[in-house]
Amino acid sequence: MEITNIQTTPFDDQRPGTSGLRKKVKVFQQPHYLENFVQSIFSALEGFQGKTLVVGGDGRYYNREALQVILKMAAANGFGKVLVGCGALLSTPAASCVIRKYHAFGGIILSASHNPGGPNADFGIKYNTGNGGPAPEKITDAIYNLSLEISEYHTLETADINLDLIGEQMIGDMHVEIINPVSDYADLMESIFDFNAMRTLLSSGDFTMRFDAMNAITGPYAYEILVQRLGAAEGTVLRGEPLADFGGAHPDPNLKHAEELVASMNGGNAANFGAASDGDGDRNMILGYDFYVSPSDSLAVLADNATLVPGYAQGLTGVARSMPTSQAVDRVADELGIECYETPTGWKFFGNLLDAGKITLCGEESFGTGSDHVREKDGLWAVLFWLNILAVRKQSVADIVYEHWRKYGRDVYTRHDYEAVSVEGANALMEQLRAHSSELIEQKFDEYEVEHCDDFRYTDPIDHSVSSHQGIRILFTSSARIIYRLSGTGTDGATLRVYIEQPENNSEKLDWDPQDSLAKLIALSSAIADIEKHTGRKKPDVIT
Ligand code: G16
Repeated sequence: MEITNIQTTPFDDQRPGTSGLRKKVKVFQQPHYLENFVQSIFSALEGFQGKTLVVGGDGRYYNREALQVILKMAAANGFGKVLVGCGALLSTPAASCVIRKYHAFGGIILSASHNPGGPNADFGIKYNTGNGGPAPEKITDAIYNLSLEISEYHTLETADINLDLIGEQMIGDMHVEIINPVSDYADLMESIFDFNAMRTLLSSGDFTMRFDAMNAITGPYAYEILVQRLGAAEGTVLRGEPLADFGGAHPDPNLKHAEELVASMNGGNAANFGAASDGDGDRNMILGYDFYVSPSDSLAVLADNATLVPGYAQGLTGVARSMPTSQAVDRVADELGIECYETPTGWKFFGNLLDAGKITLCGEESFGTGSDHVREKDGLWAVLFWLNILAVRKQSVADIVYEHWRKYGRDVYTRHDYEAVSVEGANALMEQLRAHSSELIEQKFDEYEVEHCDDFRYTDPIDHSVSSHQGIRILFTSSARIIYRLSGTGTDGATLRVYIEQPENNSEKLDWDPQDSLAKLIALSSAIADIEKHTGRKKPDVIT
């Protein structure tokens, strides 16, 4: 079959963000837009001729169309084989699992994660390398530079293939194997966790769980694992069918967007354990009866209890958290005598540490937790980890967290998001903070004395690459912190995130609402950055 070379001209907005290229569907639907980016990915890679690529997505609007385009371009560019999740589906952690299991050259994941889907909403595409993890900055920078110079892309003029038929098909000389998107991942989970103990808990009659798949990708995964393999009751998985527009909902597992689940965790019929995952299955939210576990605390609790899980019974080599994630896991690492690494926001920064065996668990405040089992954060994995701990400890979620706080103290934490603000205003706010950071050092604001203030800069301990401008940190002598950064995943204007944290060791105050405990620091964070002046907002849009 003949390769067609199509002439094109560059777009200037294809720089990948925190996690790949995310834009409105309409932007991707412009002639040549998707093709330019895909060609830039392939042109940035070397040595893939005849090798295997994995492709799948979270099922959102435009997923299938984009996948057909990618298959033809992969064939024209010389891949030997592509593994595709049936129905064009693969959750992000499942794609990572499949890349690793079949020793693929890499993978393309179609997702805008927790962003809404539909013809007027968001789409996204990212490249993962052969370790199963998001491409490092070296590669994403090369992709962007190529996208600025592109003049042609390669494709095949051929009919679409059937994405719903498990088995082998051909596109030109390239094999396409449509695989069950769930089974490899479910097998991996079974190899890590104590399915017997979890099955016993779920069938004990006095334990119920609810998992909200938010009309997104994890529905089929959760049904297979929780209901089919672990025997949870039918009805355990809520909103379990992946829909192209997520049913009009926002597939972000937090207290605002998983409202129904949150409401169902109180009162007479409440479940003992509740959880939710996002659009592409890599985020998680954990709830107990009338109790919310912050992602930072969740990471610390998982680290502290890891040896209860067969897959981590040997202990942890080290842990890592993104810089804005609370310091709760640092205290556990201290106690265990293992290293705790602090990385910039973005899962890609954990890849080298995981590959080098420096860390076993890692996590982020943005509802992401994961381990060395794949190279993405993993929503259902985190839920199963909690379920395994609950099955062994036979305590409630709240009791486990309170016990943790009594032992280590609580890192009281909140994140305030100002969404869709003006890009100029947000940049000016960050610039002003940057310019005044050295003056803040040693300043006193009531009981808060600034010990250090900087723009976070990370040197990767393995390849020594340097990532600058990763967020302004104001660190106080009491270990309290205020951090400001601009989101790298939004598609409307800019989103300012302010992360506020303070340690609390007074057992009388452990159950206080973080918004009350942190009230003074919250007010200080607005004043120091002149948030209202720069954004025109008096209050954040989302508080988690
Ligand atoms: C992505 C990355 C995460 C990161 C998050 C931060 O999450 O994969 O590692 O923590 O973005 O987002 P922002 O830059 O908006 O703060 P996801 O779930 O969107 O892929």
